[in-house]
Formats: sequence, structure tokens, C-alpha cells
Amino acid sequence: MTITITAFESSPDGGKGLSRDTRVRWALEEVGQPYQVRLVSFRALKEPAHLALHPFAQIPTYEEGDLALFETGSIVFHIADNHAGLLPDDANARARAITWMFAAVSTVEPPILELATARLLEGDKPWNKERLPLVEDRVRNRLKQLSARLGHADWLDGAFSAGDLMMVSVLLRLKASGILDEFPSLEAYVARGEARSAYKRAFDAQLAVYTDKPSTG
Ligand SMILES: N[C@@H](CCC(=O)N[C@@H](CS)C(=O)NCC(=O)O)C(=O)O
Repeated sequence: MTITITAFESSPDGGKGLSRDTRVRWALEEVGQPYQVRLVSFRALKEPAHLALHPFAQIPTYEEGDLALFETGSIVFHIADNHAGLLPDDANARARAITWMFAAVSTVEPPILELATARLLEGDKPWNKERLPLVEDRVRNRLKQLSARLGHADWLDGAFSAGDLMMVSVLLRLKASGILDEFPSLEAYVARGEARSAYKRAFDAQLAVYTDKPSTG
């Protein structure tokens, strides 16, 4: 069955791979599933056809036959659950990998997004100077905890899993902030994720959209 995902027609990051279609592309590349991409304008996000797929008017979405999904955590889980390569066979190890997926989107990503908002959208507010260090420290606290758990391991729990895919995807947003550099083991963890051939293919495919090359993955 053909898999179709949505991505921005015009990406705010210009192809740095931070739009969340990249993590879905990455998951599909890891499991070797071909996919098509439908590019959506900001105006089209708010139109009924897209809202029927995504109630919050965002990308990415995922369509496969009768199934339509939104939320990258759910999409990546669906891919990992249906194709070998992203979740361990052992039931307990599988449950732990899924736990890391949730940790990525519900515990680590929120302060990182808050930091992006504080830096990009609230820089002109009179209270930003006082608030920004607090937000940065919340991110540092999470990274300290994550780094303590990762220790000297390559991945969070044994072999690379969908948990790592989501965690690396979330941490990638910090690369430009300078904060990730304070945690060399996490910086190396992110670099290991980026070095995977599946990630490279996903990255190149999303970049191709904005450099006028064909956009299907
Ligand atoms: N929690 C959602 C977040 C989706 C999201 O924020 N998508 C961004 C692109 S990376 C978007 O569509 N932003 C446009 C908007 O919110 O208006 C997920 O993980 O899928």
C-alpha cells in the first residue's frame, strides 16, 4: 500500500531537517519502506481537506490505505510496530524502547520547544532577559538527566530503536543553541544518529524539496 506523508511546501528552516516530516522519513528509511510526499502550503494547512487529516493544522500526516495518522510519536510507532528494524522482539525491551519514544516527545521536547519560542518569538518582550536563563536551565536539567542515563552507551537501551530515533530528532533542534555542546556525550549521540545512512537519506530527501530536486523519498 502506498504511504503518503505531508511536509511543508516552504520550510521555515530552509531544509535543516528540523521540520517533523524528517523523523517520519527517517523511520521509513530505517525500515526500508518507500513513501510519497504531498507538499502543503501554510494556507492549505488550515483548509478542510488537511484539517480532516490533522485537527491541529500541522504537518506531518501519514496516509496508508484507509489509515490516516497525525503526531510523529504515533506515526513512528505505527511504522516501527509494522516493520522490522525499529523495535526489539523481546517484549520488555520493546516496552522500554516505546517508553523512550514517549520520553522524547513528552519530557525532553517540551522544554526544548519552550527555548525555541523564548529565543525566536519572545526576544523583544521586556521580561525575556529574565526568563530566558530559566528556560535554558530547564533544558540543561533534562540534558543532564538524559546524559547521566546514556552514560557511555551508544544508544539509550541496547540497539538503536525508535526511542533513539525520536530522542535524536528532538535533540537536533538544540544544535544551533550551543547548549548541546555542553553535553559532549549527547552531542556524540546525536552525531551517531545523523551518521546513520537512513537518516542521511531522510535528510537529503527533505532538503531536496527546498533545492528544487524531486521530493519523493
Ligand atoms: N506534536 C506534533 C507537532 C507537529 C508540529 O508542530 N508540526 C509543525 C512543523 S514541524 C507545524 O506543522 N507547524 C505549523 C503550525 O503549527 O502552524 C508532532 O509531533 O507531530
